[in-house]
Amino acid sequence: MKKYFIAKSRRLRSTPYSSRIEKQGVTAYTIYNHMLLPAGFSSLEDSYFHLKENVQVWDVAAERQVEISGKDSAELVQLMTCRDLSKSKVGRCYYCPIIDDKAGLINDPVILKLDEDRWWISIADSDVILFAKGLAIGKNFKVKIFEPNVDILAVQGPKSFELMEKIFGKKITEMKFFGFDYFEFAGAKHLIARSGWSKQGGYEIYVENTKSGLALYDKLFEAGKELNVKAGCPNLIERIESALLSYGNDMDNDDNPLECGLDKYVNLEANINFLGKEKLKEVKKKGITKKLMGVMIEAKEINMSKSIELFNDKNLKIGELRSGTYSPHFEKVIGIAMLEKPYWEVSQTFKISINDSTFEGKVCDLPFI
Ligand code: THG
Repeated sequence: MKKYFIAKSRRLRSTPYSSRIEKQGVTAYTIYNHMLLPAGFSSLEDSYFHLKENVQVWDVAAERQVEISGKDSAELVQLMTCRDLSKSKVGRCYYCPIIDDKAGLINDPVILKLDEDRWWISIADSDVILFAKGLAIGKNFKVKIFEPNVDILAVQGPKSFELMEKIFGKKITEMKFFGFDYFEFAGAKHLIARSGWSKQGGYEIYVENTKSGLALYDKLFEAGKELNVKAGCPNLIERIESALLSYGNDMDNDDNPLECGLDKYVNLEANINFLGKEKLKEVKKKGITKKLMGVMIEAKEINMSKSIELFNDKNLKIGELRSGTYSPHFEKVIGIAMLEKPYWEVSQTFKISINDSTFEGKVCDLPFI
């Protein structure tokens, strides 16, 4: 695939860490929430192996926050998600599908409950702030909605615990998955959560003070030297093996959460009010007609810039591949595909054309590992 440069501009916002990562050899950017998101350092595979064994620091400032506060904030946040937040606790993160009135996915953020009437919605790549403002205006809600200056640094990998302990002390290793707390560094308070877009373990630091954030960035590399710390970014191979979904790639507004295997985060029986609830009940009753599944393909390479159709042995289209990568672990291409009913059963075979060659593939469960 031919490579092109990104023409930088104010509209494609830089992050406080852009100057740091450019010195550290970032080789590719993607755009996420109108912001630069590093997409490559060394080779994808080298970075994958490094992430699985060591610790990496990621500039994921593009995971923007939508702050919602005020008297009606809990009602508005619940109106946007099908996950029951009525028993949610301050100091916890919640992975929540955000859906519209037709139950189509708008986003799949992590929601942080900062206080009973203050929330951060840590968004994937779509303009949730406009959706939230529209709802608040229409409903006459007493809320304040804005994008705060928060630039997340993720510390990911099995050695992330040791690295963070060196800087913040033992207490940080006692935090539970998807919990958050406040830790001091360089005279400033930092919200740190035990989360991140990899399954290798780690933390996310919600940096609000750019000066202390940059000092912390440098400290992570200084203290992490003996742990072989490297600059990194969300890794395509690792995230597909772990089945961490990517909004806009694996699913979008034409898909509902039940079709995307997000059933765990759909609470239709709870006494709560959210958009699309009736529609989702109807979908559940009738049953879904397409489903997101894993696939394995007997190929050694794939580069995707759009979805690729999948055909059965009768040349009938049975679905489409939405994300894919070569996996060194499985020694073949693996991917995430939307399969039509009744072709989503495990072991269903298909044919796929990649770069004008035809390959065999089969459907499997997610996650791969
Ligand atoms: N961290 C933060 N913000 C984010 C992301 C993140 N915003 C954008 C994007 N990532 C949102 N998408 C996801 C997808 C999956 C997860 C988090 C954010 C995730 N899922 C776990 C899983 O699927 O196993 C755990 C979910 C759970 O058990 O609650 O972590 O990464 N700040």
